[in-house]
Amino acid sequence: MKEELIIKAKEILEANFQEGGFTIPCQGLYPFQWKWDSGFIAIGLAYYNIKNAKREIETLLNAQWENGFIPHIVFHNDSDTYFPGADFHKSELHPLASKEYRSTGMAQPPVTGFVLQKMLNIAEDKEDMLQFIDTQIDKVFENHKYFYQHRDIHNEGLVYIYHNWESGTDNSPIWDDIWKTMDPPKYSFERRDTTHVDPSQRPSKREYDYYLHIIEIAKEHNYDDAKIAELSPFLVQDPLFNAMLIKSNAALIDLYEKLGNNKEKVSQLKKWQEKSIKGFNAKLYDAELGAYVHYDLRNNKPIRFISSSSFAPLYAGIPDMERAKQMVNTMMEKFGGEDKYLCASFDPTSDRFNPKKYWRGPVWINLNWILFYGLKSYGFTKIAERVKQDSIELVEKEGFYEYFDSRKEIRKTEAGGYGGNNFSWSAALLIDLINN
Ligand code: 9WN
Repeated sequence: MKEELIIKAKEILEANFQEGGFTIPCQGLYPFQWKWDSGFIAIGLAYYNIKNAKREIETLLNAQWENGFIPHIVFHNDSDTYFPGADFHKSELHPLASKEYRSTGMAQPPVTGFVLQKMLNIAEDKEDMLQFIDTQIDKVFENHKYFYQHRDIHNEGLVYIYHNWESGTDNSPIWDDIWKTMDPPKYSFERRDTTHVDPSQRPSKREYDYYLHIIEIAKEHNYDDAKIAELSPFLVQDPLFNAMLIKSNAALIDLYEKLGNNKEKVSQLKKWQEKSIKGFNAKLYDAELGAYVHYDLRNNKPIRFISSSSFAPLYAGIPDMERAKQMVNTMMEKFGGEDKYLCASFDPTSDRFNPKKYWRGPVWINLNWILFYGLKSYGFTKIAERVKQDSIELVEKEGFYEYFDSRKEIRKTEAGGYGGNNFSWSAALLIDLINN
């Protein structure tokens, strides 16, 4: 059965691979290259097609801006099946944007550092992979430098995101109170996502108004970071985003040390790392909830809800053992009942939980993958194993969907795979999970 899953996963990745040397997340729904998708995809590819795994990283990093920024979507190709596309985002407004590739003007979780490390672990020919990493690693370093220089406005070691699409967890209920502070115009535009996916599984029209409005503000100021920090109604320190940065810092330190002769960069990374872990633990841990939470920088307050992002810091070794135990208790109490698959993307006991809608409840394979390794590294082997088995079972039962219903009982009457089907990172990360 596992062999069949792997064969199917490879078929999906092959079908989604594009001539330009990159992989789309899903046909129709997401026809371009996305930043964190690309990283997860390269991990899966590394098991059987090193050449394409490398190209995946290269094609993403080729679109880096002169200031180190790496965009969340690279529009290598034209496609009218997605909104908003290149003509809406207009990355060319920023003076340092890539002149060769059009893109968005926003980021996504910085996974590329730990992806390179993972590719080295997977590759059989280590020497060859290290040589490849040597050609790419400085770009990732420059990207981290960009974050620390431009997005840590209070010098706390914590970087902000200015848009929910930067978080990767796009319509999480975490953002609901921020939307209440905004009153954007009702834009007229043609949604494309809802022609591919049942609208009950996607964000609402009004939510899209908020999303577009933040971009309009950024565009008015040519995507200038300082202006965005001053004016964006959405300015958040996200525990998932910052944990990915910290995990990638650690990976870059390890890789630079393996490559040798990079003392200055290593020492810079260690400084960032120490400060970030300290700032993270001091500011984002909510002892009462027993988990890490988001912080709303614009409105100066913690956003006190638990989501799967709250547990991502385990993957970056951020909590001490005592906190890690508290987090696991919280996770098992709220998300881990026998009637549920691990791990819902939002607190199933909250009245904001929606089991079918995008990031408001469903299980996502990439977050499960992050949790699997995080739990394992702290010695929570049994729970880690359950996260892995639940992920495999969901895909076996439903197919390689984008997200899944966490409630087991609904399977008696209906299917529980939602969003796009033949979804690339579900395929890529399943290959890695099965191999670990
Ligand atoms: C906006 C591509 C991306 C993922 C995100 C996921 C979804 C896009 C959308 O798809 O976001 O970036 O249009 O909904 O939320 O995590 O990277 O798979």
